[in-house]
Amino acid sequence: MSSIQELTTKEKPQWCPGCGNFGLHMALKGALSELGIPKEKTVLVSGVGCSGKASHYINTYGFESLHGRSVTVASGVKLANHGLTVIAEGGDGDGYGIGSAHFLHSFRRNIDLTYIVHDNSIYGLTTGQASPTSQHGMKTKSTPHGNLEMQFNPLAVAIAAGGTFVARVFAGDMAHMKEVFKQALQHKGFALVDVLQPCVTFNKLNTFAWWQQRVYKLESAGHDPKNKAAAMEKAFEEMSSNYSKIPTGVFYKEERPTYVDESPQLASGPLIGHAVKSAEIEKAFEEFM
Ligand SMILES: Cc1ncc(C[n+]2csc(CCOP(=O)(O)OP(=O)(O)O)c2C)c(N)n1
Ligand SMILES: [Mg+2]
Repeated sequence: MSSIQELTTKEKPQWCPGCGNFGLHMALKGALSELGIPKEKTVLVSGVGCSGKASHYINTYGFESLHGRSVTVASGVKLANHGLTVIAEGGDGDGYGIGSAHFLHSFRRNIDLTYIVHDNSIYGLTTGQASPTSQHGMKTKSTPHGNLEMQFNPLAVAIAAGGTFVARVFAGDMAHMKEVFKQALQHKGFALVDVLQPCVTFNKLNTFAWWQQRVYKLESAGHDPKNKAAAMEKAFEEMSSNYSKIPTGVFYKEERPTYVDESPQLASGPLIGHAVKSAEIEKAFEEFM
């Protein structure tokens, strides 16, 4: 087991004071620590954006990948050694924009990963352009007359694409965030946690106070996360209520065999444990040449 202190690197975070990323990382480290997941058995893969720095600040193994590719690299890590706990992190632009194709197909594959999206509804690192989750009509640096595009609905897409764990939390509620992260880490399959968080520097609409007035917890509203139709309805509530009610918590959860479970090559243990003799490689070459 690793304590929060052991899970923290000596790097000084470069995030703006007040950024939701601070609370998110405290909650994640708390979840890893409480679940007793050792840091040397954990890999955190980040994308590009403000959250790209994530892998520098948590003292697990880490990989800062390309824009939109954290899930892709994390999938490779898990397939190479499925004995590890693998976490992918990225922003809303990273996962729902440039990485959207990977996002979609991850739900079908159901590789056992936890994917945390720092959803601040803006491109933060590049100083405030509209992202896929920016509201329609929202004024940003790239949409000075208001965003002409409809807001992307990651939860509805995740459920429709075959997601087995689909959740959303608010970065202003650390205790709830930690509990949902724990559930996501324990889920056997691809777990999405969309984290609603302000970008204190570039998103002037979705502030801490703005979220605080609108979010509520699904578990206090009697929602059954096994009910797919109800989950889908909840995924649309933010828009259907014209942003007056924004549900958080676990929307949908289902047990389904993971990619590793059904792969005959991986059934005998993680790939790194497969000793391949050079004679076997030569035989394979002969067969395929
Ligand atoms: C292939 C590629 N295209 C574009 C960029 C420029 N770029 C860097 S970060 C970023 C947007 C990040 O937004 P988001 O994923 O929402 O993360 P945030 O900074 O808001 O946390 C873009 C477009 C890049 N680094 N690589
Ligand atoms: Mg963003």
